Amino acid sequence: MTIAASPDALDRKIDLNFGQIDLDRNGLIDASDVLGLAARTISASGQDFDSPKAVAMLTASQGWWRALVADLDTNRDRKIQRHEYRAGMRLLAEAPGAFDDVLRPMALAVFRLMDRNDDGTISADEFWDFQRAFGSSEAAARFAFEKLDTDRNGVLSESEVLSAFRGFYTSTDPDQVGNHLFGDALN
Ligand SMILES: [Ca+2]
Ligand SMILES: [Ca+2]
Ligand SMILES: [Ca+2]
Repeated sequence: MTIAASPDALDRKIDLNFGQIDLDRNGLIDASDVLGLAARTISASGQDFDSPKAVAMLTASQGWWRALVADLDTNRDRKIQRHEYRAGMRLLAEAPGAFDDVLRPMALAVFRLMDRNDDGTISADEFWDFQRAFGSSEAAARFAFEKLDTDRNGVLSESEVLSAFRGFYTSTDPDQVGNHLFGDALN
């Protein structure tokens, strides 16, 4: 890894992530985008919206939105522009403890939604069902699963999924396995 290549990998992930959250494609992230993404995630899991897993996801999303407004919305219009997202997410990536405070609750809520049979792990089929709802191809989802299953035991543990989220949001390494969390867009 070269120093010159490092910021690019994180910037590309942050930009990709901005596009995923900006559901109505108006170039801004606002509360309705964040709520819409939570609803889509719950819908992808097949859970009822009043189920405990869905409520946990909505709660985590509200916390995420509050953190975005508090930490990233520099011009205080309760909307996050692309440049605000890029600058703010980079600061978040570099701040010790920020991932645990802001993103870990979301990652855990997503993990529990993916774990349809509640056995504490994500099987390849559970992962594929979920990724398909977000438009990933089966090939991309299977490839990502193999990368994220770092101990190669055929399932994703909670720590493997948390590591993937942490890697996606904080690592400047273009070869970080977490870069595969949201499909193949970086490759
Ligand atoms: Ca938007
Ligand atoms: Ca499972
Ligand atoms: Ca594993």
